[in-house]
Amino acid sequence: MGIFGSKPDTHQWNRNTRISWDETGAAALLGEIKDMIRPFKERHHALNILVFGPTGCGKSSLLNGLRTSCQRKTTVATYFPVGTSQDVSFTRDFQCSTWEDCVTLFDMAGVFESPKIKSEDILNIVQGKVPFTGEINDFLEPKTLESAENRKHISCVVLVLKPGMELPVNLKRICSVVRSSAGKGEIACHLVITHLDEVDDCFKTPRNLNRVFDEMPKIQNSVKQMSSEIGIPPYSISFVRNYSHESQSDVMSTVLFLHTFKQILNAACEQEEKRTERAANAE
Ligand SMILES: Nc1nc2c(ncn2[C@@H]2O[C@H](COP(=O)(O)OP(=O)(O)OP(=O)(O)O)[C@@H](O)[C@H]2O)c(=O)[nH]1
Ligand SMILES: [Mg+2]
Repeated sequence: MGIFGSKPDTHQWNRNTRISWDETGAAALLGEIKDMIRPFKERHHALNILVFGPTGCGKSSLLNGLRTSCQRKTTVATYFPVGTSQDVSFTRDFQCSTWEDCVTLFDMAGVFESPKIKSEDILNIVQGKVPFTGEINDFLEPKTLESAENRKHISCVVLVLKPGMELPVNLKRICSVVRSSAGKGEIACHLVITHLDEVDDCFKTPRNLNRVFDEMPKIQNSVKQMSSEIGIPPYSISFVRNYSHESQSDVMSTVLFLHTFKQILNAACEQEEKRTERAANAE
């Protein structure tokens, strides 16, 4: 109960986001993103981002959407192979794409739900001690890189989930490894919820995407539920509608993908600034 009496439990997720849902807005977002990574690019400081999530949640589709938007392509990227089903694990390799010689996004296949992959393997992956090459299978035995110089700094883990899903037990394990690394200040974490079009019918068409930050109860509830399920604050959550049937991009989707990318990179850049400051203080 506040001084103004009891308030209804309205969720304020991203309510104050102001973006232009047109070409000007897309160009402005891309400009902000480039400004944000410029100091890292100039110092040849790589920003490595791992994208985790259950099979079929839309990781590869998300990465294609980000790629399409960053490159301002009119044809939707098919760089990351997308499955036709949400049940069968499709991506079997570590696949990655580097942008602006600085930001690398790694598509971590859904097979990480397998109970055969041990928690310490996941920790090794998140800490960049595993070479991201070759096929991923249930018997993945990450070989720890011997020398520290060969390790990749992972700046941010992006968890990708479908709205309302209960986490499978093995995914909970990944989340708790990631969360505890984030809690120790070792890594940033951002959650992307896909399938916006299945949360509210109005998002079946990208034309309505500009309403995503409005007071939409279904969206607010979804964010709230995922936030408490995963233990991630709402400001570290983005919602997207991936291209799933479209072969041509549209400006509304571009704006939402770029806004999501900006939030992911903001988390990654702040993580790297923290790491750099710590290293300087330790000297
Ligand atoms: N309606 C809708 N379908 C989506 C969305 N995102 C992905 N899909 C569909 O879901 C299916 C699986 O998508 P992928 O991107 O291959 O999923 P993934 O997470 O990479 O799956 P794995 O590689 O198997 O781990 C495909 O048929 C996509 O078209 C979305 O936002 N909305
Ligand atoms: Mg995939």
